[in-house]
Amino acid sequence: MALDRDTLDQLLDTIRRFVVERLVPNEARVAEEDRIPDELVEEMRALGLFGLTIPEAYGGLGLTMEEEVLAVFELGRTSPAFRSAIGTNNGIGSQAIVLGGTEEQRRRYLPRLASGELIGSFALTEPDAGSDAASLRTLAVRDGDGYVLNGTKRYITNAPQAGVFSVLARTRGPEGESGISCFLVEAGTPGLRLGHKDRKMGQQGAHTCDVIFEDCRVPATALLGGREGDGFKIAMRVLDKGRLHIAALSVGIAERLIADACRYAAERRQFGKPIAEFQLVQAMIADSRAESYAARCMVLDAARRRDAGAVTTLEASCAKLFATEMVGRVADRAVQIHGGAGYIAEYPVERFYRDVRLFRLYEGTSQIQQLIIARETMRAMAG
Ligand code: COS
Repeated sequence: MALDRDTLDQLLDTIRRFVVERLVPNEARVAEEDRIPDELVEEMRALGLFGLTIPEAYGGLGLTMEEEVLAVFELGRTSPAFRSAIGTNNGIGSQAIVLGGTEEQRRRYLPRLASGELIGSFALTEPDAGSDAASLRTLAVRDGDGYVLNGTKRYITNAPQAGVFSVLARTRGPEGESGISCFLVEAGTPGLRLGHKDRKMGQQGAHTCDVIFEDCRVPATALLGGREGDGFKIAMRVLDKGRLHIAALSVGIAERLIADACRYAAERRQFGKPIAEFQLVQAMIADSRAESYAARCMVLDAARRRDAGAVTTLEASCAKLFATEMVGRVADRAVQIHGGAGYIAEYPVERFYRDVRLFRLYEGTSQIQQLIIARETMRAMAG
């Protein structure tokens, strides 16, 4: 553990209270206005939530993976849009720099990412390169003392707010292609343009858009780690961690939904008694609880293995596959327990039902997780 037990308990308790007192009461407003009020973002900054995972040497809290998932279980108990605001800085928008940045790159970006002054964003996906990430076509051509980038990135989380993008691009120099590399490109660089904000099924308040590079020139110092050709592996390592974070988030949300469903079932009366007394309703609560508990155990086990130094590609994909599919089933049952009311926007379950659909898609679809699990399992069996 990076923190002693008391400090960790205090942190988790603070997050729990912040979620209950400040975030839950603002869920509906955020969904309606499609933005998180500035004062809440400011409070998140003051609590250190933007820098949970960034090493202490760069101004973050430097949480271990286990500590991070415990924090995310708590953050999951409200609309995922709030988590998304701090999600990229703690995950895919900072981890390439943490894992592969030069000391200078780390010092330039990580302290401001940790404080939330700067928002980080991860630009991998393209219109024709989603699940097949290695087929990306954005090109970075070496030119004098820098590179010129051309290409389009799609559905880039927090791009409208981002100050720095980790951009995956194919590098080409006089000697030909050197594979996929990662560049740190700052917002406002001439030739970098944002598309319109995407209109999404859920998670209003969290934003994605295209990031378009048109003859966008960056200095050689923008190349992550100063080395060409490392980008794909770094992106995969970033995702190994990100997938565990999404799995933890799914657990937190499932627990929130179960609590909402239990409360509703206790209050709602039919046939002369609370519907919680009917065994068919109890079965839905029981299945949801057993599955969310299983996912919680998987996430914690994978996080502990990772903290112990193991490569957890397999475990992260197992946890993401199971937890994100689980929260989809739990959200479906929560709507079912609410009956007709579950289809009405007045009840949070309607919104969560749409919000959680994304988890089975981003940071690798369930089918991609299956491919990774099979690949890793067969490799281990063969070895
Ligand atoms: N950690 C480190 N290295 C990894 C890795 C990991 N988790 N996964 C793959 N690599 C390495 C491989 O070892 C291989 O290295 P060598 O060329 O030295 O052998 C290289 O990366 C290519 O790996 P692989 O052949 O498995 O790549 P594929 O093109 O077959 O793609 C999948 C693998 C499908 C797993 C990958 O494209 C993927 O994760 N797709 C989903 C993308 C995604 O999650 N998008 C979400 C957008 S971000 S929100």
